[in-house]
Amino acid sequence: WNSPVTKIDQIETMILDIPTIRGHVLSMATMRTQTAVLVIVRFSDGSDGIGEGTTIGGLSYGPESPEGIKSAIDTYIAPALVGRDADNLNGAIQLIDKLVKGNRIAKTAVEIALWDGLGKRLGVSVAHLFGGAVHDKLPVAWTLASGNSETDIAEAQQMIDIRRHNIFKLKIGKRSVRDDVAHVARIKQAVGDAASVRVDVNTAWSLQEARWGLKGLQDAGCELVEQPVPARYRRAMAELTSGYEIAVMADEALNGPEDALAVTKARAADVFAVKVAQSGGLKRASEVVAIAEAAGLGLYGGTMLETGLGTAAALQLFATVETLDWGTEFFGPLLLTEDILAEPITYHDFCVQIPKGVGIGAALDPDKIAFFRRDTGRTITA
Ligand code: MUC
Ligand code: MG
Repeated sequence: WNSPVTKIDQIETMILDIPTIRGHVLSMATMRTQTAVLVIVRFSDGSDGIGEGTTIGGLSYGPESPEGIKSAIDTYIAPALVGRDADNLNGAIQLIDKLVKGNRIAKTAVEIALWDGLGKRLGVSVAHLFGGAVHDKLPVAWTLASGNSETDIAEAQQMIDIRRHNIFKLKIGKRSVRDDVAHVARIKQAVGDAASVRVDVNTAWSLQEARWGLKGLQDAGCELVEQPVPARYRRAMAELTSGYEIAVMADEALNGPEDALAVTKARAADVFAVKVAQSGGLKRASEVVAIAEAAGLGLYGGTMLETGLGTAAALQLFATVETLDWGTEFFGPLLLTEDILAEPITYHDFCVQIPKGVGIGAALDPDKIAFFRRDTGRTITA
C-alpha cells in the first residue's frame, strides 16, 4: 500500500540538573547533583519519542560531559536526522555512526527517543521491538557511597529491612587500599549473609594496589570487584581475573561491541557491566550482551545513574536478556530527590519492575522538567 513515510521533524534537547538525596562519593568525584541531557524527538505524524544521555561527575568519569553531549546532538546528530524516515532505526544508527565518531552517550540519547517513538507508533513496548520481554522484574542493587562506614551500614540495614535492596555496591578507591578493605570488611560483617557485597573502584588502582586490594576484598567476603584499574589496562585486568577467586567486572573498559570483543579475547573480565549509554545505545548494548553470552561471561545491567527515563529504556532491553547472573543496578531515580516521570519506576521485594506500556513505558512530568531544566533548551528543525 501507499502509506506516507513518517519523518523525523524536530529534535529538542535540554539539560536538567537534579539534586541527589545525599552526597554520592566516588573515587573520582562527589555527586550532589545529577545532570541529564533530555531529548524529545517530534515526528511528522504527531507522535514523539523521549531519550536521555547522562554521565557521572562532569568529565571525571569519561570523555563526554553533559554540555558536550548536548552540543554533539544539536550541532551534528540532529541536523543529520531531521527529515529522515522515523521508522528506520538501523538507517539512523548507521548514518550517525558514519558521521560522528565516539560520542556514544549523545548517540544513545537520540537512539532511545527513536525507539520510544517507534514503539509508541506501533503500540508496543521497546522490549517487544527487541524480541519480547522474558522478565517482568529484575534484581536491583543499591550503591553505598555516603563516604562514611557507619552511615553506609545504617543505610544497608534500612534497605534490607524494607526489602528494597539486598545487593550492595560499595564505591571505593578514594582512600588507601588498606582503609578501603577495612571499610568493606566492616560492612560485610554488619550485613552478613543477608546481602551480597561488591565494590566499584572506578579505575583508581594501579595493578600493584589491585593485587593487595583483591586479596583483601575476597578474604572479607566481597563477591565482585568492578573496574579496579584503568580501562586501557587490559593485561592487568586479565591478570586479576585469572589470579583471584573474586569476580572481576569490566565497566569503563566496555565502550561498545568492539571493546566487548577485545576484553573477551584478552580474558580481561569475568562479568560485563553493560551500560546502554556507554555502549552507544540500546542496539549496541544488545550486541555487547550477545558477545558476553557467546563467551559464557556473567552479565550485569549497569547504569550511569540516569533518571527514570534512561532507566526505563535500559529496563526495556534488559527485560529481554535471558540470564543476568549478577542482577542490575537500575536504581538511578532513587538517588535523585525527585524523578522526572509522571509515573515513577517502582521498586519492591529487592527488584525493579519493568515499566509497562508502549515505547519505553515512561512519560515526562512537565512541571518537573520546567523546574529542573537549565536555561539552554534548543530545538533543531528542518
Ligand atoms: C559506575 O561506575 O558503575 C553506577 C552505580 C553508581 O553508584 O555509580 C555508577 C557508576
Ligand atoms: Mg562502575
